[in-house]
Amino acid sequence: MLDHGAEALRELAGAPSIAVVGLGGAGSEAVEDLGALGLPGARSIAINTDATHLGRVGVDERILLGRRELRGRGSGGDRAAVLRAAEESQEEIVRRLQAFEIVFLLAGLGGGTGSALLPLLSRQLQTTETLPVPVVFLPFRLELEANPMLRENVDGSVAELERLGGLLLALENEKLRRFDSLPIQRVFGVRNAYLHALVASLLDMVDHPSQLNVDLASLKNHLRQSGLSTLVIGEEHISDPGRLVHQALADSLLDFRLPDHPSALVHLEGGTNLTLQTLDDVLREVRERFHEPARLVFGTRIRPEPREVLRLTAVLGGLRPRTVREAVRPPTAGPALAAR
Ligand SMILES: Nc1nc2c(ncn2[C@@H]2O[C@H](COP(=O)(O)OP(=O)(O)OP(=O)(O)O)[C@@H](O)[C@H]2O)c(=O)[nH]1
Ligand SMILES: [Mg+2]
Repeated sequence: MLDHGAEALRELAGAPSIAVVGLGGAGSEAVEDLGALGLPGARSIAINTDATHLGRVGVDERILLGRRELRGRGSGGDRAAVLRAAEESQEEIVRRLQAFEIVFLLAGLGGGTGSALLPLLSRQLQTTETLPVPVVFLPFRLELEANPMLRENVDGSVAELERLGGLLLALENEKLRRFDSLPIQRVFGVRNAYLHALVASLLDMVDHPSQLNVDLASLKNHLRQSGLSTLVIGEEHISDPGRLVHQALADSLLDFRLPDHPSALVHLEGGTNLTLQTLDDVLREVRERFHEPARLVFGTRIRPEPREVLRLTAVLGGLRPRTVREAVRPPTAGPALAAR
């Protein structure tokens, strides 16, 4: 039968299935926060070697890793022990995560559990139909200066994630220093709210039908051709569309360094009052800001009412590797470090 019927097509065209997965203590807490801020339809999962922490965190599913090897006591920063422990159950975990079309993997880098599992699971999911989106929190400089093991774990983890390519969101805690007078928990709250906006924008872009469509398949296709990529978001009043990209880059908590001609998948959302002139202004800024992108994919969505605010979601690719490691190096790095 060639007529598939509107009902069956709607079912097939439903929103992609999403999991938000916290690895280790900091990652699991961030997943709890994202859930509280609201990600409708997303399954929240925590994976940890620390049974006490796992029991406390508010998520849909909990997975204790390395029960035999680590006895539910955490890894104490030992990445190698976590990798050994993961051998028991990694196949089962990957099989569970493969049930989703997009899997966000969150970890605070520096400890053993998150730093070890994030590259491991990202690499394994990259060989499947599931799109892994690793999200890392880079420690404050004061933490790195106090603890050399932390730096080793961060460096090892980031280097591997950069080698893997694909979409990587690296949020720099150090960029939160402008909130120095706030209580620490609130500062993490600011960061998690920003991450929530990033995740929601990405899902929004691939979820809803658009006038010029960007869907999950086009996102994956773009990522395959773009090497290491990241995501920026911005909002600007409709009277100043030419500042949208500038504003998205200026407000980012993410760490990345752009090459001269990044590839860009740019999605713009506006209302019924969005004009071709406005689209043209945004695209002109994209071309100028990125000195003619290597590849430019453009999508747009018109909401059913007039909007005063334009929203931009952009996936930027071809990022230079090692940027994250440079960013978390102390400014007084000695010659051995500086020469690397
Ligand atoms: N947001 C948040 N960050 C934390 C917390 N605990 C530690 N961090 C920071 O997050 C980074 C990683 O720490 P954890 O998440 O505890 O490490 P882990 O992945 O659980 O690894 P192990 O405990 O060593 O097995 C470090 O930079 C910590 O300073 C926490 O409870 N919440
Ligand atoms: Mg821990």
